Amino acid sequence: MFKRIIVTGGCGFIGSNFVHHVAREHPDVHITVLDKLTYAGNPENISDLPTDRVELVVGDICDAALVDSLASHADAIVHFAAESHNDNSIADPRPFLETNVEGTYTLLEAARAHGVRFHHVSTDEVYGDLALDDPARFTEETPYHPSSPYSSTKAASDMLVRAWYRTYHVPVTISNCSNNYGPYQHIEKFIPRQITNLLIGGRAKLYGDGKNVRDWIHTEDHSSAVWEILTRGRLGETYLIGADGERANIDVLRAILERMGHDPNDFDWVRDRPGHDRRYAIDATKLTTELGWRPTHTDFSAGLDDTIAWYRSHKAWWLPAKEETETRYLQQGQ
Ligand code: NAD
Ligand code: TDX
Repeated sequence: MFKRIIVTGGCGFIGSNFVHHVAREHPDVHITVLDKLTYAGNPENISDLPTDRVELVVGDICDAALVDSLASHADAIVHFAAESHNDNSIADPRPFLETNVEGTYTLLEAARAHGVRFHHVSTDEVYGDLALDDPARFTEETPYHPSSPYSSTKAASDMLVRAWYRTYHVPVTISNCSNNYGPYQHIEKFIPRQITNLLIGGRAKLYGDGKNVRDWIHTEDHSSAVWEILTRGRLGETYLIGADGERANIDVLRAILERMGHDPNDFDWVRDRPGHDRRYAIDATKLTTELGWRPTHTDFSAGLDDTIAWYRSHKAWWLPAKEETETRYLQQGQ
């Protein structure tokens, strides 16, 4: 199996959780993390791991010479690096085109040149959204219908991966996962933004009418699914990853408020996100039946408690970014 893997974006939220997962569960694997350390990347996320097994290369996935030289020593690339936040993509789409589209292209070319296995980490947002009263969920056959600059660049990157499989036979797989939560998530995202707002004595912020539904999965379950698909998935195939975690934003917010000792109505309604997707929902039957994968963090309340506890005990990790993040939101009326 794979002994030398490149993990792009391994200093971000999901990438760093994946690096921890592989370092713990598969100690015979050497990991080279390639990360540009944007505002969303923090080397501290992986600094506790043994340096003989986890090496950090600070660089850009759009740097063809660097990517080619790293790929020449690797047997697999697991591609997490991206500009990942919808609100940022609405304010300034350019970095999303560069990293998500050009960066994926650059990695695919290196994988092609060196015959390297390539796993592409993508999102359920490529399928657009569902109505609240629609019984349907996304499957691998759902047509692409992205709404935001972020999700359209992720959709474009998925298309490149499929084309490189069909045309050049690069050994690829793709996974499209639902909303992740857990430790190391940047405080611009919904759950950690609310937790950290409360921890600094501020108020929680809910977009629009709060009825939008997200399908939550613990990031550790995302990691185990990606590993299964990387090592046992069929080449050229797409697998949806989800854990039956559909919840309305207002219910998640009230759960956070209550668990942190606040009145469940003590929050601010703020300006809605332009083009805000209504509902995401994943049908992960292909992954569960074909690869036998199962989520283990199925108790959302317990996961939320652990996540709240993590942000409580890691104030030094998130506090430096808090003021800048909230200033940006304030300028957007959010
Ligand atoms: P994140 O924003 O927390 O981390 C992104 C990482 O990529 C950072 O470490 C950043 O420094 C790095 N990066 C950005 N541009 C780069 C570049 N040009 N070169 C090298 N490194 C670069 O993102 P995340 O939430 O961990 O998401 C990781 C992946 O998972 C993304 O591809 C995202 O689309 C996908 N995804 C996320 C979710 C979610 O709920 N967050 C759900 C499904 C899929
Ligand atoms: O303060 C907030 N208040 C609020 O109501 C924030 C930051 C968000 N929201 C809403 C918007 C969404 O309906 O909460 C929901 C979740 O928002 P985000 O955390 O920004 O996630 P989302 O836009 O759903 O996208 C996430 O999941 C899919 C990730 O950021 C993407 O990278 C991933 O592809």
